[in-house]
Amino acid sequence: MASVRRKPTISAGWKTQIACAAVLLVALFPAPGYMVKSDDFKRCDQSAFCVRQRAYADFADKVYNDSKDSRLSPYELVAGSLKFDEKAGLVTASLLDAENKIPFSLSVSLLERNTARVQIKETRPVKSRYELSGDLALASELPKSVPISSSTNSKDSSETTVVFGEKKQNSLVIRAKPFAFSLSVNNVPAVTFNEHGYFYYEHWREKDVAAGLANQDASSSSGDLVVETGITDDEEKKLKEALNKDLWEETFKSTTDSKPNGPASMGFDISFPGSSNVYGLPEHAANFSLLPTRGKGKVYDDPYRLYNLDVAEYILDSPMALYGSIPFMFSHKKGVSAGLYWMNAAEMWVDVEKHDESDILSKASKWLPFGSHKAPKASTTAHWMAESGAFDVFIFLGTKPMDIFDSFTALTGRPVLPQHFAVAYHQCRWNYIDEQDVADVDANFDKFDIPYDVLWLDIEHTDGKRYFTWDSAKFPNSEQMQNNLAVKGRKMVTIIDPHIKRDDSYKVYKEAKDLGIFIKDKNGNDVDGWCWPGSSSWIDYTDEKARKYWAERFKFSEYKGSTPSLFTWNDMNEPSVFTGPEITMPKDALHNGGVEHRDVHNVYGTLLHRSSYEGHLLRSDNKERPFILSRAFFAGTQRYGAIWTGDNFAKWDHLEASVPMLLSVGTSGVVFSGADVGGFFGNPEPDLLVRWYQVAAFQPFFRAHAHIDTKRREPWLFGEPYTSLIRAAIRERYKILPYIYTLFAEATRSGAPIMRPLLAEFPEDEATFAIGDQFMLGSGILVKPVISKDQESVNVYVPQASVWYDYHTHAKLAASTSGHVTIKTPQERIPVLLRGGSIIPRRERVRRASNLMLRDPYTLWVALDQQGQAHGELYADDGHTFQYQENKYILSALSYTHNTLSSTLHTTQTSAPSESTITEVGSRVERLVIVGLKTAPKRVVVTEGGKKSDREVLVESEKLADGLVRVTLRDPAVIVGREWEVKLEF
Ligand code: NBV
Repeated sequence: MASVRRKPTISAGWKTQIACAAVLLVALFPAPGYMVKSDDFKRCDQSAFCVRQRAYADFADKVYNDSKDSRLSPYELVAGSLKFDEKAGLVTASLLDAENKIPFSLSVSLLERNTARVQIKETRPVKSRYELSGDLALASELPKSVPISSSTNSKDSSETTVVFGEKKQNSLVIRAKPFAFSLSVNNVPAVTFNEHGYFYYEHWREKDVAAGLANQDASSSSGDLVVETGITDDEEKKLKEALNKDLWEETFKSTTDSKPNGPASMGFDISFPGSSNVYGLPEHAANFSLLPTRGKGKVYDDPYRLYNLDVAEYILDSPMALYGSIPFMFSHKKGVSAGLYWMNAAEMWVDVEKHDESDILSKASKWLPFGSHKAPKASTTAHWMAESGAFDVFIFLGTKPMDIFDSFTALTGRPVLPQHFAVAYHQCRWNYIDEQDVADVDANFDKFDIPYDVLWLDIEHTDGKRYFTWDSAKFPNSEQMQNNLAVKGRKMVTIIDPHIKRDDSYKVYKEAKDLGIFIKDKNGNDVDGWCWPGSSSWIDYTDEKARKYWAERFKFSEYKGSTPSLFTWNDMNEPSVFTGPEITMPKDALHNGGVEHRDVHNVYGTLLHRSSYEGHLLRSDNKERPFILSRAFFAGTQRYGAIWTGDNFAKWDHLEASVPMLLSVGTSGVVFSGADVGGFFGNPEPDLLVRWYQVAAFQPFFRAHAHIDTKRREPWLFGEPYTSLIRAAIRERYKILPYIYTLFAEATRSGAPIMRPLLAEFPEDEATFAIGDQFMLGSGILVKPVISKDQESVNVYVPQASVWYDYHTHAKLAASTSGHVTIKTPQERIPVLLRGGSIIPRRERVRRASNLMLRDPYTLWVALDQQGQAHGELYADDGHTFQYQENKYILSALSYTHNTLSSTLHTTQTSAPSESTITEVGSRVERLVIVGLKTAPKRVVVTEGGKKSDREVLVESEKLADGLVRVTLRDPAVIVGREWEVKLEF
């Protein structure tokens, strides 16, 4: 499909109709084996600002960073301009681009959670820059400012040091000339800014006065002085010419971006001294620890691109842009973590370069902070470049990655708590054809004893791709259909896309047109582009009026045929525009208030996500938690729901790629994410499908999905042993739902990812720092996928700081000195390990939908560490309303020490749950499984509410292959939510 979408923008008329009909046909029935055409999308050398910013960095390397050249970055603080407001935690200064004589203002605000916000603005701009308002991009409240503890100037006044943070642990060192700064944690440098001199801010200019470095002749830049240079005049001239590339107009293939405002890009370098890894910048089908794109070790030619695009059947191992963009990265070395978020929704490119010791030593005299600190052995530098928007950068400091996730999600919003059903298994396909098909699929799940919670309907369920409608021939009784599922505790999801069919008889189109809430083209007319329904317009979700109108569409009175058990899927919201440049909206299209699309492109899809979320709130009068899945995403998406990784392929390497992709998204705030199980395009061989289910059962969003042109692949269609293997994987998911749901609750408090890279759990273990092909589910379960057919064993890295048990057999893993172990992978299992020291809450009575299990009793798995201890927590609520916000939930701290398992109120819960809450959402514990004991206990004593119970607890014990004993205590009958103790006496 992607290949046919690469068509020129054609003017309206019958030619368009025919051409676009062909687009649709080929999209629906693609030729087998087709691949995304990477030349549909820009490379850096086809993107003018990327060329300009990279040329500037090359110039900086050749001039500012070369010891033979005495010139330095031209940005400097105006002498005497640095000011402090100690109480307000604010540092301000005047910054000058001395080459072009352009004044800027600099402000650094010190915020809670070890965060520094750096803003740089032109002092006398000829136009104003678009600033992404906090309302569109941040959590409702900006973190509070923190006071400056002390500020000191260096003797020669060239550097100023500002100390801040609760324990005065953070310091900001600002260098005046050339302008640069570093931030340290406990005196260890964490980040440096403009160490390489890549900071380059294209000031506003009138069209014919393209002043500045970009315009200067190579020989004139040094005036009359004779400067020793490390660069030839010719080279310098070429680099400077590149700085003038396509300032006022840019053509890609057959489309031209009119760029009426001219150049406005910004770039800067940020380095993480002492660190060899940097992570984040989703979405890319790439390594979790980002591979270098610049310098001697570079792996990719292009920088990582952040520009939401509909890249169907994407290329793996590539820095190409995909559906979502989060301008966030983080880095970690032992004892120090740092992160950076650029609050800007314009297109970005980010180069990553790794420096080794020789690199660093050769430049040390010119690089910060090495004037005052010892040069580190390694360093990673990122060169960020954005096309437009504001310079508004947040830097987070900490001692471990979890600190950074906490600060980043405190700023951009904590993940919302999903309804319980959303965490269970989803069955999707493009398309379940009609009501009979839906009924059959539903019945088969029961027949084959496979649980599932949600059945999904793709675009074919609508009346001609008019969203919020139904194809009346195929879905004549949609309410009845939903109710049939609902009586079994099941839900339905329908797809709702942002392209609106231009058809006056379609109510949504007519009303939106009359309200004037469509995005406008550069001439001020409603954008007219091609998408699934044919000629379409796109709602402008940046407009509050449009968001309100959209939200109202979800009211039951408006969305006819919908019921409270119907939820929403937002697709194509990059936005995907088949006839647009790079299959998206032209950058010179106009939003509310005359804002250019280029300034809001990457947040557009999230504003649709938000608006649908608000619609769900509206339809339930704020009582029920929404569930919305979105394909496009941005920083803060976690405030609205889940995302998935788009159109992957039914191939082993796509299964492999899903793990680093989900780790990258999950550590960038969006904790609720998954990949299409089985792969969207193509037909998975049954072994691949089984292996995919086996790993996805441990990932946050668990949904099978398939392209319309693929063979049916519901779990029972493959025969034995496959059906049983898939059944077992899905049933295992249902058993650990209490654990996963508890992790979601944790994420709402601290942004901790559900699916975690190993370094998040083992920040002291350097061997974990580059690992992205295995993951932790919470802190207690380690998973590694099987990524090829007939693979009999898998090598797994198991951090030696913990004891590990096989998840399936509970046998203790023999210690290995290297930390690498080989684990057998028969068809029925992939490597899954239980971390000693964890308590995993489970429900073992699997029913046909998760809501039917909510009152079932719990089983607790207690896996002991070296000290014979274990800890965990258990969260429970009604699973669907917001009453948990009124303290109607249970959050118990579980801990096993001194042979006693105890349940107490979690420190974050301010008051004990009421008796009615315990009655409504608490359940009894029917089984305790203790793993890692040396002998079986003789007796068990249960104490509840301070009173000893005389209940006899049945003790079963089993000696495992490792010589240790697994003990099962039957029916201690303690109630979750209450305080109790279960003591084992030996
Ligand atoms: O709506 C159809 C598909 C959908 O199934 C898929 O999940 C999305 O990623 N959609 C893209 C549009 C067409 C893709 C070829």
